Amino acid sequence: MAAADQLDAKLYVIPGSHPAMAARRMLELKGIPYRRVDLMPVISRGVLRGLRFPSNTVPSLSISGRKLTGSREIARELDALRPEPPLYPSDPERRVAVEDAERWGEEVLQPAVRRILWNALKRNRAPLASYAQGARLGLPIGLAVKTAAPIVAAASRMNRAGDDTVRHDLASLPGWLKRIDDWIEEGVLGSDPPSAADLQIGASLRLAMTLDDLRPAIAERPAGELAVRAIPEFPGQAPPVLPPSWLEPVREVQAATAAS
Ligand SMILES: N[C@@H](CCC(=O)N[C@@H](CS)C(=O)NCC(=O)O)C(=O)O
Repeated sequence: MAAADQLDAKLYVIPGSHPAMAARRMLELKGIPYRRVDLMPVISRGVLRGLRFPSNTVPSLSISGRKLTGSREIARELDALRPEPPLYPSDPERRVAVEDAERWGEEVLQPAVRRILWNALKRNRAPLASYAQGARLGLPIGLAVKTAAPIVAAASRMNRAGDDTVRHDLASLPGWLKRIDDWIEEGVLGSDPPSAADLQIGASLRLAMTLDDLRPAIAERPAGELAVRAIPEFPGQAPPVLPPSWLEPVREVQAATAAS
């Protein structure tokens, strides 16, 4: 096992990327120093391809001469390189439950939150700058935002963030939040320090909570509290922009939480 300070880690991220934020927290929790490379969305794909990562998405991590892409791959490799604190439980049954939750977080919740965000940014690009807080993109943030229209359009298209899909995602959100609350109650989620599943799901919830349209429905419930514990800081804030009729299912669950 290599000492953490000999690992020579470089993490490639996009500002506002939730799986990239999960990977950042993994490295922090493991105490592994790393250099962060901030990339612009869409342009990131060519950069990562040129650097010969296994795929062209963030997070991508080079560590100890290895190149990895994907938040779940990175979690496993970091646990192998630096076992403490563990990202997965040692008990085999609990590990399966955590891995199932992590996979659901990556395959279902993560892309849905990404679609919702791009749909919102397509309606109003001004909040983009808030997501890039602290990022070094190689050009002034104001200029990056001013010239971002084609990038936002391309990212919305590539992520299939069309209106019908996003409306459907918003209708599914209440059930997903309930599922996460249930997992917390069952002890699958919510470990201290956070597991890979807490980070995977917490990062998506944290990104959803940057949207004023969604934060009130998430923040006050166990899922929202878990997200803030797992990912204490997540830059970005977008004022209300989604059509109110799309948000009706979310408002209903918000009212029910407030009344309970
Ligand atoms: N499911 C992958 C996420 C991959 C992904 O789609 N990442 C986005 C950022 S959140 C990306 O790289 N997008 C490229 C782009 O926007 O051009 C993981 O968990 O690592």
